[in-house]
Amino acid sequence: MKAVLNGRDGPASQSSGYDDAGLDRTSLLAVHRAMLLSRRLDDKEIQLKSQNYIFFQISGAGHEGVLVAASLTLKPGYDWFYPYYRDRALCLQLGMTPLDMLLAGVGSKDDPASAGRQMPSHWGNPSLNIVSGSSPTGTQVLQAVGAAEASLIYRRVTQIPDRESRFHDDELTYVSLGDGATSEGEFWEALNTTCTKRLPVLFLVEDNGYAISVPVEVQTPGGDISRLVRSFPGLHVDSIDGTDFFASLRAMRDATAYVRAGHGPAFVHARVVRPYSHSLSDDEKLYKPPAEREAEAKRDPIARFATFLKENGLATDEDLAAMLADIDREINEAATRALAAKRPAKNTAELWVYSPTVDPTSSAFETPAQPEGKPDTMVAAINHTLRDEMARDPRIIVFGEDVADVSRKSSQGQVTGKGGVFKLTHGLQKLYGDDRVFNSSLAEAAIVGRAIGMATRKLKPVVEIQFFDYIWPAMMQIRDEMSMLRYRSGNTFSCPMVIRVPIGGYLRGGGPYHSQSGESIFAHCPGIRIAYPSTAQDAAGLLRTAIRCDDPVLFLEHKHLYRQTYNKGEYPGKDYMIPFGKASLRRDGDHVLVITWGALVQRSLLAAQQAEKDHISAAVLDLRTIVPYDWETIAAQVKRTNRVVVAHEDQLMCGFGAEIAARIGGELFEHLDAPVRRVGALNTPVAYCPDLEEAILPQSSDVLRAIRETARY
Ligand SMILES: Cc1ncc(C[n+]2csc(CCOP(=O)(O)OP(=O)(O)O)c2C)c(N)n1
Ligand SMILES: [Mg+2]
Repeated sequence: MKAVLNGRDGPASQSSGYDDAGLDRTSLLAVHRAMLLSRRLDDKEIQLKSQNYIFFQISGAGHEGVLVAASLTLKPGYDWFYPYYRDRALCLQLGMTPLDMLLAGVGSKDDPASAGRQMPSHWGNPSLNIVSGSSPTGTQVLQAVGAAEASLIYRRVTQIPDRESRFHDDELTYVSLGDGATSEGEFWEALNTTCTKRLPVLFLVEDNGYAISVPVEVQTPGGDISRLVRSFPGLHVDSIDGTDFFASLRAMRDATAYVRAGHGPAFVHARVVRPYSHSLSDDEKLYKPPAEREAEAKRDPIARFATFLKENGLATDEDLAAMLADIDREINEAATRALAAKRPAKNTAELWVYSPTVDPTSSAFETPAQPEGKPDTMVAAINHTLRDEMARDPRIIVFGEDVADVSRKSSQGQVTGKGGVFKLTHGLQKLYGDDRVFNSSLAEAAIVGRAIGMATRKLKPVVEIQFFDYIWPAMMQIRDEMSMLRYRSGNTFSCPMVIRVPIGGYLRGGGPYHSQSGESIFAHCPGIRIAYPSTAQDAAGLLRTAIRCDDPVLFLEHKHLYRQTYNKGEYPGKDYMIPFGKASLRRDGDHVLVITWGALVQRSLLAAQQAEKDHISAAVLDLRTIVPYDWETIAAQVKRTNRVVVAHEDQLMCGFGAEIAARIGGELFEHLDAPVRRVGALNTPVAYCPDLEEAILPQSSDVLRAIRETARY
């Protein structure tokens, strides 16, 4: 009788498909061994967790059938892998060892996936192309899209010198996720781009019927994800019982053949079981009735495969018992070694937040200006820098919303082109072609996630988020992925890239959604550098450093400063760089120091001029980069003036000025003759009516008042 689990698969005959599989007895026994090894390793980890030798465990139990089948169609070190945390069986098959996995469990410094930084079951191995995993459900899917795009870019951009060693003609990018994770918007963004661009991505949804305690029909309309995605053009879709090894093998073979042939992406929906609850912190008895659990147990892929082997005379109970003993011996040996492995030294906690080899604050990034042409705007300086850098490095890829000149081939040559809503990227597509400069879908997480995938494969994406106000869908990719990839992978993966973002207000009519600031929010994400130029020349020098350095950089471009006359400058030449963390003293003065950046630099300079009438001599220091910021110069100037104002456009509360003021108070207290004053916006959104905007954003007069009060204190 067929067991029915809410309309899901019952234990069909395992031998269906056996005849076509083309696997001999040795291979079939190897399949069984692979599944069993994965399961027994889960069991070992569960034991070690209960003994407090490891600190986290999440199992791949019940998913082994489809994963071992997948492994027989995929190529480690050739294809690219973004596996879900349930993918233990796949990763073992690709070449990770039980010892690798247990070293992650004990948090050893020798854990090859992360050196003790990331939880176990978040797989990673650079030589196998298994990209370090994070924990958010869904982020990996967009990065897989970027990795697959990298494959096409390496194929097409022939100027990239070593491109042939970086891709294979029929490679694919594998990405897996759970039924729950398909509810994340990032999954749908990924499907959009993958199908629009017909990318070589293989999606595997491991549907175990639950996301922790939430059943699939509550998660997915109709409870069947493959039904929903069938309308995506060009997507090969298959739906299988993932506990049936032979059904899984057929599906994975069909899917990989489709992708490798260049037809586009494939999607396999595999219904599996989850016998060990969600994780050790979960007890599924609280929400799964006994009958359901019993029916699931009958679909256990390992039990089913053992029955198949025995029924077909391929193995006896004794053979399987010997195999189990051999596996346990292997696992116990690995466990003994893992338990003896060293943990990372406490004084290494700060390693790998940033690149250990390329230091953008160093003199290597200090090159002299060789000015050319007439003074021009910040827009011109940034555009010129992008043009020059793209000529120098063919790995630079520019994309975002509206950044291309003209997307449609049929329209090219007939019109002058858009090149960004602020025209920063104008002409780049015309110069460097559609493979290097293109429009993205209107999806900010996708822009950043795809860029991370490309950067992981050593392209250099320089992407644009159209307005700072709309960066938030990308926040997960920025905060949990871009900033942490290097750290969490123990420096085995990184994603040096640049996100250019028009920021700020003073637009007289920009309103709450075209005027936002908020650099302090990103300064709170270790692993990201933040540049914030106030002049055309600084924009050129800092953007070049951002592009050439080895860390992810948030490059903030103030919209109001784009086309002012007061910050125009001559283009400083195609090699001009300014090191990060070097402030610029824009005005000297003895009585008060104003520390500032962005749009407040000019307002502070005007205020300082006004203060002169009161015989107050105010210095103005433009930080230019927020992370890192130039503490050395701040300290030297504070020691000289003994009075400080910190002025920024962002809201006062939790603005970055709070960090600077606190540090000055904490470390330079004895040099202060007055409290540190801060100038910033009201704690409100930026209102549309220009009168309100003026009241909300800090003005020159506010800085002047702060200078006077500080000088007179
Ligand atoms: C973005 C995000 N939200 C919530 C969580 C917490 N969480 C971890 S696993 C999980 C359920 C995932 O379910 P599914 O995708 O079906 O995978 P399964 O664990 O069932 O294999 C949740 C909610 C998370 N890790 N990331
Ligand atoms: Mg699930």
